Amino acid sequence: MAGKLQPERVDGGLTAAGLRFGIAVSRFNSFITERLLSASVNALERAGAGSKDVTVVHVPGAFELPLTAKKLAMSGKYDALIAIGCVIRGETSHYDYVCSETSRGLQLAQMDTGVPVLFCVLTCDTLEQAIDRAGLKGGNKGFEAGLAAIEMGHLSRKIRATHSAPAATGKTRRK
Ligand code: INI
Repeated sequence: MAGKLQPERVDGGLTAAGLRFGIAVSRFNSFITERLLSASVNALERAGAGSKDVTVVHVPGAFELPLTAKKLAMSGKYDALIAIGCVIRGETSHYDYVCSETSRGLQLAQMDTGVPVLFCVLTCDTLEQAIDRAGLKGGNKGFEAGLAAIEMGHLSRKIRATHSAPAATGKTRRK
């Protein structure tokens, strides 16, 4: 028989009104990244975000996304960020370095700052795989990232509001 315990649930909403978003997008493979960007903006707009609540910053390539995301996060202006890029395997190991450092750097940016950074960087073997994920058979990963950004922005606000440690009183505990 199931128990009677009813755990507290903390869920992020899916309305974007009142939240602020930053989007860092790579110019490299812009044929793909601009489609991902449009879908992200579309998701935010349809969920109620206003123009002044969304900032888009373009960077040269995926490798430049982590530093840009970290700077945006440190500005304190955003509830969530979306990093958009597309890395396509070439003939050398360059792909592996760009992929690993971009994902590692974006994870570090969110862990260091506490601001959610959504990973919308396609890492594909072929251009066809990228196209599939930017509006064809695989849907559009930009739209998914937009929705995930809204959810994480809400969740972060909620956790901050309900689970933050009480403000320090200035008193030190006696040993
Ligand atoms: N940047 C990408 O965003 N996608 C790629 O596929 C890519 N490839 O294949 O080289 C790429 N390289 C550029 C890199 O991100 C930096 O912009 C560049 O090395 C300057 O730091």
